Amino acid sequence: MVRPSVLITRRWPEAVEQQLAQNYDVMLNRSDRPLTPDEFRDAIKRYDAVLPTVTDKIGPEALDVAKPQTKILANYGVGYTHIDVERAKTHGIAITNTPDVLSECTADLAMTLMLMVARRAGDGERELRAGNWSGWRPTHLVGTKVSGKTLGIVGFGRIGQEMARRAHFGFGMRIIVFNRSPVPSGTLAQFNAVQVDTIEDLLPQADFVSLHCPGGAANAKMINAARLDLMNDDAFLINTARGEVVDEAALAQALMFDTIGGAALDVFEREPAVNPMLAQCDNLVMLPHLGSATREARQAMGFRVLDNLNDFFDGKAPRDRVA
Ligand code: 8YV
Repeated sequence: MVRPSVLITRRWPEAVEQQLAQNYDVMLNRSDRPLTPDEFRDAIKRYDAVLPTVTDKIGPEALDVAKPQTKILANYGVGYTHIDVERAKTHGIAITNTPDVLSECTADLAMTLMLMVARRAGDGERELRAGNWSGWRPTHLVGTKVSGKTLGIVGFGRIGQEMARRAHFGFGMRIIVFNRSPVPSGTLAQFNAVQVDTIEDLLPQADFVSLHCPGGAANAKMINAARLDLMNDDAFLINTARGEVVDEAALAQALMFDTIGGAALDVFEREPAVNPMLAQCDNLVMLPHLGSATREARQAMGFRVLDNLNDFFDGKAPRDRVA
C-alpha cells in the first residue's frame, strides 16, 4: 500500500520524526529554515499532508493553488491564526492543532515572565553580567510583590486556567477573568475567580494582566493605547498569547512614559523581528517565543500531531480537528 506523503516544515523532536517516518513517506526539513510562500505553495501541490508551525504564514498567497494534493494541515502548536482557515476550507483541507499538551508549560512560562518583570530579574542579570554590581543595599533594584495581588486573565481557556491555578494556589492571588463567552461557574469557583463583562472592567482592577486569548484579526491590537491607559501606573502586562494582540507602538509609549509599571513579552507582532522601540525599554522583559519550549511539551505536541494524522488517514475524525 502506498503510504501518504508528509512534509514536516521544521525540525521536530527526534523521537517524533522517527515515528512519523515509520508510518509515512516523510520529507524532513533538515536545514530547519522556514519555508517561503512559494515553497509552501509547491508543498501543497505535492504532499498529502503538511505539518506546519507558527513560522509558516499560510495566507491566501500560499494557498493559491488550483488543485492541492494536501488534504490535511496538521499544525504543530495550539494557535493556528497563521493559517487562512477559510481559504483552506474552500479547498476542503482539514486543519488540526495540539491543545492540552502545552498548557502547563505555557502557563509556567507566563508565571516566569510575571515574576521576572515584577522582581526586576532582567535588570539584575544584565547588571551582574556587565560587571556592574556594587553589592547589597536596601534600595537596590527594588521590585513589586507578587503574592496576594490581583491577576486579570484575558482568555480563560486551558492555558488561562493553568495560569489561574498557579497564581491562586501558589501565590495567593485574586483572579479576575475576561472571556468572550461565559465561563461555567464551577470552573470559576475552582480558583475563586470572578468573571467581568468587558476588558475595560478588568484592566483598572488588576495588578497584573496576563493575555491567554487567541491571536488573529479578531483580537488584533486588543491591548491598544486607550486600554493601556486604563491600567494602573504600577500594573504589569504579560503576553504569552500572540504578538498581534498588543499594539507594540502603544506599549512602548506606555513603558517609556511609565504609565504602566512594566511588561513581559514572549510573542511579538513581526517575529522574529523585535520593534526597536521595545528594545529600549528597561521595564520590559522579552523572551523569544518560548511558551511551549520544554522537552516534554515539544515531544507531546509532536505525538499529538501524529495521533491526528493517524486518525485522519484511517478515516476517523481527528480529535483536534478545528476546521
Ligand atoms: C508553539 C505556540 O511552540 O502552540 C502555540 O500556539 O504559541 C507555541 O508554543 C508554536 O506555535 C509552534 O507552532
